[in-house]
Amino acid sequence: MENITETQKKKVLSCIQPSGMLTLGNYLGALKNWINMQEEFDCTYAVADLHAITVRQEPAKLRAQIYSTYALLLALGLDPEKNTMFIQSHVPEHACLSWLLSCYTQFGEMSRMTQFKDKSARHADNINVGLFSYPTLMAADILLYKPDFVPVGADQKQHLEIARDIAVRFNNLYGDVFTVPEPYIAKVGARVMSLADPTKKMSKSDDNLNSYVAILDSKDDIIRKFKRAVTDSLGCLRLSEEQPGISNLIGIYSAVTGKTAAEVEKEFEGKGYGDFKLAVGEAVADELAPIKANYDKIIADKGELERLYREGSEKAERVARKTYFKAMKKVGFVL
Ligand code: ATP
Ligand code: LTN
Repeated sequence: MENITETQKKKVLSCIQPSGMLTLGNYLGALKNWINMQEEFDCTYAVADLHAITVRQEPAKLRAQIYSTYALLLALGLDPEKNTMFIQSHVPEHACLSWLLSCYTQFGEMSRMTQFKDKSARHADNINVGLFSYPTLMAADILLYKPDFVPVGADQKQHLEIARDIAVRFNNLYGDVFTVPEPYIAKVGARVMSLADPTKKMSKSDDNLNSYVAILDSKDDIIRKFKRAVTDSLGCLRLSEEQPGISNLIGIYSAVTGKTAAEVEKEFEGKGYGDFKLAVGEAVADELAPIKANYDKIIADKGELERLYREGSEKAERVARKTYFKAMKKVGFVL
């Protein structure tokens, strides 16, 4: 519809951690939707740097990753004029509201979070309280901006449900403070699996560099990683639970080309896994190449990057402050 004013548009919020090189999983599971949503919705997107320190980060590397994650969002084609794009730690209301919400969140419900269980198993030497309370910070990220939709990969569904539960609980006590958001999970690409172990999700913080394709990988690296992708010895190209590796590759190829799984199965009927892996690698490399070219230009201009993220944070804080003070007032704080 024409002439929809900004205020009539439905709102969208999402964040991404600067915890490594963004992967094909981040792209297909979340970022592709962010791009698609920017025309129709009023979108707010943040680099969730506070979340990234739930796992130990090297300071210089973290700083570089925050810059590069923000630059990559621009390189994907997200427009800082149309969207609010900022860095989470620049808007202190996120951490402040997180504390408030943690007092309305039960230890028992947080203990059920599967990401906490996975990450504490992977980082057994550093099971910190922040890793445990991570979903209340994520709830604060979301609820501050009153979004209608939150585009995320399937792995974040549980965290979104807890954000909704907290919002409903708070509203029941104090009236209409928060909007209860809906998850927005893509039909294809919502769970891209590791190329080294297709029973695990592809993750940018995986120690095995061959397990993921980074958005900024070269064409050669992308093709090499797909060639090495773990599959099976059945020699049959079909989407099935018994073939997680091949099914993952079919899912990736579908998400990139827009073809259905049945069409992909037909296209490669009678061909070997080698041909298929090469086709997936080439399709992915072609999709990612323009992003990499944009990125190289954007990251070279630190001054402009800084101007954009500062402006974005100011815009974000104007919205966040209102919601935060409303919540504080309802609880009984003196303002
Ligand atoms: P980490 O590995 O450090 O935990 P991550 O990549 O899993 O990071 P985020 O950076 O916070 O996590 O994820 C950003 C978005 O990408 C989220 O919406 C998440 O659901 C999505 N995402 C992450 N991994 C995948 C994947 N393998 N498949 C689909 N979507 C994914
Ligand atoms: N925990 C999320 C990243 C994240 C997020 C958010 C996603 C932090 N805050 C708010 C959506 C909305 C993850 O994907 N690992």
